[in-house]
Parts: sequence; C-alpha cells; structure tokens
Amino acid sequence: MVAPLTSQRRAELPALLPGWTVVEGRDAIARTFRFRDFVEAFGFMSRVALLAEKQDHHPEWFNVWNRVEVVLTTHDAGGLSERDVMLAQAMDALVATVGGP
Ligand code: H2B
Repeated sequence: MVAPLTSQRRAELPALLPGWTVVEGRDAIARTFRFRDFVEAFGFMSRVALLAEKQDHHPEWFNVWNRVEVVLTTHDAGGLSERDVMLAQAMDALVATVGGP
C-alpha cells in the first residue's frame, strides 16, 4: 500500500504542477500535452514509458496524432500519492527538452 498525499502536499499542487488540473470525480491529476506531430508525441511517450517502468508507476493516457492526454493516480493508494507528483514533474521536465507546449 502506498501512502496517499497529505492535505498539506495537496495544497501545494497548483504551485508544484501548474500545467496540471485535478480530475473531477476522481482523485487524479491530468494534463494534455501537444507536440508538432505524431513522431514527437510518440517520442515523448517512449521516454515516459521507460521512466514509468523504472519508477514502477504507470500513466493512464490517450494519444491522437500530436496530442497526449495523461491522467495520473496511484491505484495502490486509491488516489494521488507522491509517485504521481514525481512522474508529473518528470513529464514536465521532458517536454522542456523534447519540445511541446
Ligand atoms: N501505476 C500506477 N499508476 N499506480 C499504481 O498503483 C501502480 C502502477 N502500481 N504501476 C504498480 C505498477 C504495481 O501494480 C506493481 C505491482 O508494483
């Protein structure tokens, strides 16, 4: 079992992850990434997949051409945990180098 995010940490989320929103009706966060084309979008997904596997923490995501819609939550915590914050920050850092929004 993974510890859920504390309420103090939740209050920090907007500042920590400004590009992300809280999903309505779920304890999860979401962000839509847009790229120049499919190859860039898929390149991003490939990099994230390797990270996710290393962290043993996997995104829910949906891709159409240049768009990647990501939802993060921790199934083992029944909601958000520090693992989601870490993966979201890693994705944000990746788009800064791969290109994107
Ligand atoms: N990913 C996500 N998003 N949440 C989890 O709770 C989770 C995961 N648990 N990836 C991992 C795998 C778990 O199922 C394995 C057994 O460690």
